[in-house]
Amino acid sequence: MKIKKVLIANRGEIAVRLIRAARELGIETVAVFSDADRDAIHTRMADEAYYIGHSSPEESYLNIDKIINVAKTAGVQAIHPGYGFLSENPQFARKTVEKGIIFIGPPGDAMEKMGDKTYARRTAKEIGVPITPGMEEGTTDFKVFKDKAEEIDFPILIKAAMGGGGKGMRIVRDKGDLESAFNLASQEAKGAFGDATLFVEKYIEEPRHIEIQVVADNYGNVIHLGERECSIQRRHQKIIEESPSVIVDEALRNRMGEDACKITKASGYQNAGTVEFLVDKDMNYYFMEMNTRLQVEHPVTELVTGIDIVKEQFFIADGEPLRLKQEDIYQRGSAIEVRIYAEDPDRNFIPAPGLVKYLREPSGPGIRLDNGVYEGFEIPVNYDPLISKLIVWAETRELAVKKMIRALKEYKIVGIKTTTDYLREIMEDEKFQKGEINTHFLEHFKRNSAMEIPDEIVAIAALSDRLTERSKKVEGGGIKQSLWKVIGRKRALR
Ligand code: MV4
Repeated sequence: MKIKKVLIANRGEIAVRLIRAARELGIETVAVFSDADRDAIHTRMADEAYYIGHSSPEESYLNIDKIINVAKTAGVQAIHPGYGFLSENPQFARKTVEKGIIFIGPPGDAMEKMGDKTYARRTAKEIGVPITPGMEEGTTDFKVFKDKAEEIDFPILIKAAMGGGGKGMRIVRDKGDLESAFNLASQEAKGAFGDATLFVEKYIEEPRHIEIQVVADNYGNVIHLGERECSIQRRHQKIIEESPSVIVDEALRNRMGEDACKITKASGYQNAGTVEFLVDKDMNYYFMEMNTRLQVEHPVTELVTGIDIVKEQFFIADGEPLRLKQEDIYQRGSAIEVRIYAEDPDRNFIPAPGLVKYLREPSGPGIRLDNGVYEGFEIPVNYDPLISKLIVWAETRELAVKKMIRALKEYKIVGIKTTTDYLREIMEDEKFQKGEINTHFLEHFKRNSAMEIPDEIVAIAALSDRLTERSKKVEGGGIKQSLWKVIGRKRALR
């Protein structure tokens, strides 16, 4: 490896994930941290840690010059951006390379091209990958837009050329609403992306969101690692992901996989990436966009393929040709990931950061916890309140769901509101268990939370749990009941 030392330009669970991969490869790690993260887990875990400024992201994790300066001072050969923050910023990728440092991700040019969703659509169309009917060129002119929009069947979806991830989209069901929707979308796009360019697509009702993981080396070799089903999302934030998808068979996987590889090649992409598709009720699939980064949900692919995607990223960035061929890739068993957030599901998922007063983590066969906090850590208000990702693997989907329910019951986080119970209730849902899911699943999902356990009781249970660990045996040979168990039974009685 040319890479002996790497700077991790991120925080939380993904920074930890990257430090672990680097360490296994014998690469030294450099963390950067803000005021809020002086005692964060990534700051503590890395071999070296450098302060980069105040808690606001703009002054720290989004500050290109500060991060590159640290990279120079620390003498790293590479920077890994993780996801979010600067991971999809072409200027950051380019500046890193200009300073003679390897950027562990795609070239800035491929990133920039794919940032324009109309470029992505044109590329797909040219090489015969299916896209939804609609425009391949963006516009800011309503007259141009109207002519194109009226050529396709309503409902239609207005999207921002520089958007993605669902931001700034508008569904229009009625021709009469087109102009006002256009104006609103235009304002939103300008505000959010600094660019008011819009385009239109036929709106696909209740699609599934299925994406393909691709890996490309610097010599034109591209393979795919199968699909992830990511339909369970709220407000365009995925919360449960799985692989394989219940609706994808070998033939569909091969077709979508080949198309994903074609798009990757055509855009001059290198390193790990994700090609997003929508699949409609008739099993037609349409290319949507390409995510030019390592994704939050990458672990489900790792568990079913046995491939460490982050390590592959390091090898590719180091200049090695792909070590795997498409024929070597197969999926085994079933993996599910849930994202655990410091949010209050009973109050419309408002962020609920704060002090983690007690923490007990699930473990055992088939359990992986990509964690970003520790007991005693105060989750800052300044960033995404993701606590951890819990990922399970089992031989079948049915067993994976059972394992996830078991793991979520083991997981105790006291001091802050979290989404663990909410996620368990989804796992227990009949439709979810049958795999009857689409991107609107959570709009219809009703919680069965009949009983709420007050914080004080949870805190006492946590304390009791601690104490009983030391003195399990009670006089007379009996075993003392953990209050957790008592609470667990009450919950089961709901
Ligand atoms: C769509 C769509 C339906 N029809 N495009 C959202 C994320 C972005 N990558 C693409 N997205 C969508 N594009 C067409 N032509 C549905 C989505 C979509 C969605 C739309 C509204 C509400 C929630 C959604 C969740 C996932 C995907």
